[in-house]
Amino acid sequence: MDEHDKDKSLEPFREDSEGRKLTTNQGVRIKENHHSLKAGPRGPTLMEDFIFREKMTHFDHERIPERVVHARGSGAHGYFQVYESMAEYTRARFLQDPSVKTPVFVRFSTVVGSRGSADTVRDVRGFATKFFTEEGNYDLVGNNIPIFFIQDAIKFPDLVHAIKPEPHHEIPQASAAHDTFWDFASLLPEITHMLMWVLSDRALPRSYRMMEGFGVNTFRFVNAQGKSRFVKFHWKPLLGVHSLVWDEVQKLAGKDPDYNRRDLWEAIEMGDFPEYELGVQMLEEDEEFRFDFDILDATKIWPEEDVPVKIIGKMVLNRNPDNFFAETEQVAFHPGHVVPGIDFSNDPLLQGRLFSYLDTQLIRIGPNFAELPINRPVAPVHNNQRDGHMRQTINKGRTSYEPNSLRGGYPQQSSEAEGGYESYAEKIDARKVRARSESFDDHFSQATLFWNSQSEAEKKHLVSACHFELGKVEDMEVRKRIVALFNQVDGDFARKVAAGIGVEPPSESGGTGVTKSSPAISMENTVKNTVKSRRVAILASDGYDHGQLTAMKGALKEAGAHVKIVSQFLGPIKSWDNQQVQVDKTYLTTSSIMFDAVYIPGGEPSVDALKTQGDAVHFINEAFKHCKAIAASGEAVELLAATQIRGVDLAAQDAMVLSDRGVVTTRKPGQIGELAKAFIDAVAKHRHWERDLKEQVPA
Ligand code: HDE
Repeated sequence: MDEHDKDKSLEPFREDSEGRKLTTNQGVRIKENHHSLKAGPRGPTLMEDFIFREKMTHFDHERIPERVVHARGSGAHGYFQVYESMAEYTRARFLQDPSVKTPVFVRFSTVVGSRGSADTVRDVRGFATKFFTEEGNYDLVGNNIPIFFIQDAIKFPDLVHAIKPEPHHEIPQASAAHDTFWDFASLLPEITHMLMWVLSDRALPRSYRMMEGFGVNTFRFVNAQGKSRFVKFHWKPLLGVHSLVWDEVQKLAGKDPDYNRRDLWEAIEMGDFPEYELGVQMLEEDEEFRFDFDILDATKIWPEEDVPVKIIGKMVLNRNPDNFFAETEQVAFHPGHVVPGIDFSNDPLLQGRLFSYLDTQLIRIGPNFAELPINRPVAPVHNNQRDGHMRQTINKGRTSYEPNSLRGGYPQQSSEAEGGYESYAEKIDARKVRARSESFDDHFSQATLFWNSQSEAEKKHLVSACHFELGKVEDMEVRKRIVALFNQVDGDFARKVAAGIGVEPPSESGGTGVTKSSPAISMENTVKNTVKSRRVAILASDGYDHGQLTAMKGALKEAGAHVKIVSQFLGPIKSWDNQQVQVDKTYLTTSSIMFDAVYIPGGEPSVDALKTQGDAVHFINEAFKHCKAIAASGEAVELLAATQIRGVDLAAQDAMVLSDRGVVTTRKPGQIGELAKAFIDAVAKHRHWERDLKEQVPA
């Protein structure tokens, strides 16, 4: 099915009012939409004004309850294609034929904040995908972190109550940095591994297009012969996994609270379609007990070095929603929406989720949620479920029960061969107990593995995240308990945390003795060879050097980056040789935090003006502090020397292009081509954490 057909057949209710007349909901044409019906132009509004009442009543009922978690989301349409048949492992039909494009709708989200909260908070991100397969809808409801806070779903309401704003004053919004969350965490050792991930930069994604997705729970693949394997799902972004820095996310939350949503929307509008490969880790039934952790424990990863991720297909997101509410808000995911060939494990977190999602859709939308255009399967739906709030289907016929003879027994069950869903016949012989398996008891080894796997910069960020989060915790006992918990992970880590939050360092240095690391965990080892879709600011003023500016702009665009000219005022600016360029943004309407890199061309009058503009100098200082690539050519090298850039030897960069910790300069205009090449390499690295003395730069 191509995109066009998909639009028509999947969403027959997409409405476009272009060229149409305004009507009431009953289809009556409206003559006057600006004035209510009154007893005289200055008189009271009349009860009989059915047009006013219909319009206002509908408005009064415009909201549905926001999701209890993951309230703030952003959606996109696209398609998924498998690279080669997975028939050996699963009978799921959408994983068999590489020529089939399965339509998808993806919703990315933050977890804790309410619908209007900022995108760039420290939080887990949701990554939920609905595959509209010919065998029915399959939902892969994942997160951007491969594990979870708790092992058993029964603790989920407590976790969410603890992390949400405190109930007496509803403070703080969209943040874990308060006493109740850390109080809860300090009493729950199983949370430790997840704390490491959430305190890392993974919780500050640069873009939804640059984060991984994980199914987290253990599922099963079942093939046509009935053979089952355990499986974990992964999404790997083709652009790599990249994050923002803490100072940046806090400022963005004020200057552009829609930062991640806007990034996704604009990327799709500009044709930079987000792409992710789907990977699976698979284990044979007889490998269930191969590891020193339990594969059913959602607080554990299956290290990729031990269980390789097999890449099986690709998803491309190529269309923005037409209507936020109808699609992104009304979409209803459920890990229990599976198709034949995909089944569940006994992971106690997953088992609880299988109850919760259906339940939540019933309160949020109602029993007919599956009939809404965005949730409606492309596979035909026939059953005897009837009525209920907002029923969309007009079910014909006398019978709504089965078995029946009056309608020939239809709708009828399907055999497995006909595609009927058959649950995997796992043998279970057990006592009913409220207990945790002993194999779930080790809460620290993988937390140590995470710590060991981080680069120096990542470790530093993790420790300062602890200083921020725990620095906001007023109760000293809670802070002490967290340090004690972290001491079980790694003594050095605990000491560093303690030093920033007024807690005595642990008297005995703890740890688990785990010395292994997992390179796949560190973002240091991600894709760093592309500037595709990156945003570069060019700072200039009247008298800039047009040749340098256009050469750099051309090279960046060629490499797939997007360039914006930033200056003091909108309108054209003139180069010293009387050419001109339009300014895209001013220092008021944008900021260095909205860009990945900055370039300043030469041209003496322009550079002299920038030197006197505090906003321009701040722009560069801030980009330096946030470890972004910076380039300057000609006289602009002098401008860098006038900023607070520290630890970079600008004087040495006289004759030729030199790159010093991501600061790339040349004084020779003839070398602009080489400069552009070096700059593009520096931007592709995402950030230059190795920069010295950046902490001394105010921003
Ligand atoms: Fe969810 N989760 N969750 N969750 N979750 C919801 O469903 C729940 C968990 C995830 O964009 C809710 O429709 C329980 C893990 C995403 O619409 C709710 C437990 C993972 C989304 C719910 C978990 C997720 C949700 C709230 C522990 C990663 C947003 C609104 C047992 C694999 C989907 C809703 C969207 C949403 C329950 C844990 C991912 C209440 C009980 C682990 C991406 O049903």
